[in-house]
Amino acid sequence: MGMKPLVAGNWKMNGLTAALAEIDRMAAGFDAALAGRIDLMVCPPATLLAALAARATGTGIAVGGQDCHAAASGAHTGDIAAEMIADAGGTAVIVGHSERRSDHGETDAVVKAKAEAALRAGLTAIVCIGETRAEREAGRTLEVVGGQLAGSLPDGAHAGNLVVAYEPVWAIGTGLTPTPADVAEVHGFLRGRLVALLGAEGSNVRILYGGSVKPSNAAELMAVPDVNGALVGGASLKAADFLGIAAAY
Ligand code: G2H
Repeated sequence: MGMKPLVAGNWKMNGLTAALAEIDRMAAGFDAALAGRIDLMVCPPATLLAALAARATGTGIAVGGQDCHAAASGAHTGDIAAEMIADAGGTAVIVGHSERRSDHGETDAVVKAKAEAALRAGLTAIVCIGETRAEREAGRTLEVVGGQLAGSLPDGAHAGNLVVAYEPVWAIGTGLTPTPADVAEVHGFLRGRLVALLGAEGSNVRILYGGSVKPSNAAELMAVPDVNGALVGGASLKAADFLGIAAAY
């Protein structure tokens, strides 16, 4: 497939101002050869977004948010709008991460509304889906991720403004990863569903794998068909690890 892989770092609730210097170390390793092969993105906490975006200018590294509200503005204490992420220099936003779905009760409908807000603001929506351990053990993985995909996809999505991230909940931050065969099964299924939902455009939407990606397992996971990059949590906090994953391409 001809699409350029995306390696996106999700810093989650980690990073004080001292962490801004990590982008310099990432930029130092993101040379022209690597930049020719992959897109690289960092999604810091909202407090660092503007400063990180400013510092990343000219490096080729994109910056994104970790969540946005469905509304463009208003009385929503503590939330941030997609427009604010764009205004701060972000070009994308993660929506529907399983930690948002579980910590904040976000449903597919909420995630879809947030993704649509992202598109309205000119951002790329990185829509996350994934099954729990109980759902996998019950043999319901494809049913669950298929339902989440159909329910969370924004209207108006196309390959230029949508990225899907498959993150099995049981693999997040645990060090556990599915086998390449399991990843292939889910990504192949999602590719088929994207084509069914979006037409031919669905064959060009990037599908990232996320969940305990690290330098030691990145090459194996990224070689799986229909894995078009990675969404990386813990291993994106340090440039050496993050670049080690990027180098899997
Ligand atoms: C999954 C992933 C990043 P980690 O949440 O979105 O985190 O790589 O730490 O499992």
